[in-house]
Amino acid sequence: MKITVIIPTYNEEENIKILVPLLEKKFQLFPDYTFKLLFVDGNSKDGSVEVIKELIKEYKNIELIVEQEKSGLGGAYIKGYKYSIEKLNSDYVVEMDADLQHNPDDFPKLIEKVKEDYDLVIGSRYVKGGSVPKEWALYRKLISYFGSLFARIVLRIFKVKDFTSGFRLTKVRGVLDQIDFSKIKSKGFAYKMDMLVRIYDMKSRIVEVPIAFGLRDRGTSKMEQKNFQDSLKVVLEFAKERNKNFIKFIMVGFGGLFVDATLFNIISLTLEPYYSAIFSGFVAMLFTFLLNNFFSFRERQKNKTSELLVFFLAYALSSLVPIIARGYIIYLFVYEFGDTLIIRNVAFFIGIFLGLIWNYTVYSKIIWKKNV
Ligand SMILES: Nc1nc2c(ncn2[C@@H]2O[C@H](COP(=O)(O)OP(=O)(O)OP(=O)(O)O)[C@@H](O)[C@H]2O)c(=O)[nH]1
Ligand SMILES: [Mg+2]
Repeated sequence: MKITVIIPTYNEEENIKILVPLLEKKFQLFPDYTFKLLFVDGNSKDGSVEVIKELIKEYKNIELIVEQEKSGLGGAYIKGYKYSIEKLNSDYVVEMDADLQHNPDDFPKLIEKVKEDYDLVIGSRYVKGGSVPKEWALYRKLISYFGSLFARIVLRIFKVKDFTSGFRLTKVRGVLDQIDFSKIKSKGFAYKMDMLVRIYDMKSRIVEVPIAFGLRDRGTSKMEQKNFQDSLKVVLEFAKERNKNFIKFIMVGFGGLFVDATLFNIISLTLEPYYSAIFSGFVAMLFTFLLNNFFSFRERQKNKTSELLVFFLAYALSSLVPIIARGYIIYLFVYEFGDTLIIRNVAFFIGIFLGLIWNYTVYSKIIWKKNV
């Protein structure tokens, strides 16, 4: 079993000197495995490259790639992955920072999982036993935690808690070698999220092990302001690709809402508000059925007239539920809080929100179900 530990470096001479002996010691805990240490240096301006070359003389299992020009964290890793797969014939790849924030004492926890045949093992700060430095400013803790949470919710990946951890082990065969590296959306920090989403989408076996993420004691941080925007961009691009139907459904919904709200307000000038809501709801329903069929769920579209009729009936029946519920909510609100424009509309929008959840579920799971 060949395991390659890829470590990107940029101006980390002090850290490299400390890290290498510590890691080499950990390698000895697993005599059945062959470990390689692969440094990908972004053409450091300090003595990192010289330090690594010295270490190569001392330890026989170290390899070094020096980039002509620093290409970002993702860029460095992509070079490292390719080299590990093509030149080193690795079975597993570990990703790890050089600055000792990833503690070598946590390294064996990742390797232990190899025998359980996981596809991806994540050193996680957000499972029981994991941690981020106490000394981190509150804003950094919040950004890190809520950043992960945001990505998980938007991408509906709930089983992974630490989305941006850079301490991981990945299987090569069937996982890493299935990834087209030219498609990775980021050359920077956000490559981590990109890789995670791709691996998750392969229906991989993923596990998290707790790690204590440390403070950087030596050298300078390469964390950049743009990492945040970069990460947000990657998450939103994936969200767009993964939720195409939902985004179109929402657009159609807004169209329907516009028709519905305008009609409601016009008609309720003369009719009782709960009758007006029922009427405007029906008109909006017809409008959205046609757009959903020919636009949102186009690839699952009904074309035969008989099918269209049957499904419109089902659509209408299911849509009746939120429309009637909404009429009732408005009735209750008006009865309870008085009949003002604000009360009517507050109740109206609460009804809309509940209806949204109901409708998308029924449409995507029943009416325009996949592979009928
Ligand atoms: N080759 C290469 N390595 C990089 C690049 N940017 C960062 N690194 C290395 O990647 C690792 C992680 O970078 P850090 O600056 O520690 O980022 P961080 O851990 O998110 O931020 P801090 O908590 O502030 O340290 C370190 O080993 C860096 O030396 C790059 O553009 N090219
Ligand atoms: Mg760091």
